[in-house]
Order: sequence, then structure tokens, then C-alpha cells
Amino acid sequence: MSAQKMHIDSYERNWMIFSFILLVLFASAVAVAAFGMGIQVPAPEERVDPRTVATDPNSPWSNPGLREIAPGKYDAYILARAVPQWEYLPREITVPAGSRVTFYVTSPDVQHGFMIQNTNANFMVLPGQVSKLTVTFKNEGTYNFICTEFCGAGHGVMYGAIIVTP
Ligand SMILES: [Cu+2]
Repeated sequence: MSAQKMHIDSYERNWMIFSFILLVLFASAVAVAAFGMGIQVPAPEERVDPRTVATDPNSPWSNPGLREIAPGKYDAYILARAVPQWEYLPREITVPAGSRVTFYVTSPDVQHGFMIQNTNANFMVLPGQVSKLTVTFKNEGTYNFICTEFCGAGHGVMYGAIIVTP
């Protein structure tokens, strides 16, 4: 007894082959972006209590700012807030060119955004959650960051800058 050969219409078979090629292409594109170009997806790092995150002395956001953890490597703790006024703390960060900065951003009140111009950093900042992303600043210059979520009357003045010195 021989196995019966299944009949597939050539039109249908060509579409199946085409879809399979597309799947392989998309998977390769994701692999190249992740491993070859080092593109990361912003991930929720940890949960925090938004009521105490800015005031608890054990919370790094009670004293937001830049910490050098190794030569050329920094952790930046940034608080995005709407109360008492719309702002980022700190509003300005200065690092030398070539620095690798890991941002840890959270909000004690409402939802904000965090987008650094001329980089691939663009993520949401949610109360109760820490958003983390690492950016390497190869070239000197001023990289403005802005809030990308409408967060109230002062949304338009919610911005800051990363100054990369030579
Ligand atoms: Cu905002």
C-alpha cells in the first residue's frame, strides 16, 4: 500500500511558499535588529509604589539623577511628574561622548512618556512601574527628551536634555 499523494492546487501552494518566505524574512529582520544592531524593547523593570517612590529614602527616585557605576557606564534615575508642576527630575544630564546610560524612569502620579530625540529611546512611563532602557551616546551634542503622552495642562513644557560633551 503506497501513501496517497495529497493534491494541492498550484495557486494555493505558491501562496503557502510565499507566506513561508515572508515568515523567514521577518524572523531574520527581528534577529538582525536584536542581535546585530542591539535594538532593545523597553521592558518593565520592576514595580514600585507610586505614593512613596519619590519620598521613600530607600528609593533611588527620592534623589533622582545620574550615578556612574563603571567608567563610561551610568544609571540615570529619572522621575517624570505632573505634580506640583510638569517636569522631569533631573531636567538635565551631562555625560561624556561614548557613555552608555541605562535609564530607569517612573512616575509618582499620572502616565507620561519619555522620548530622547535622535535615539531609538521612546517609551511610556507608568505610575507604579519602572521603565528601563539603555542608550549609548556616541556623538557629542544636545539630545532633548520630551513627554509623549498627553498628561495634562503642562504637557507641552515637559522636557529635558541630555548633554553629551566631547
Ligand atoms: Cu508628561
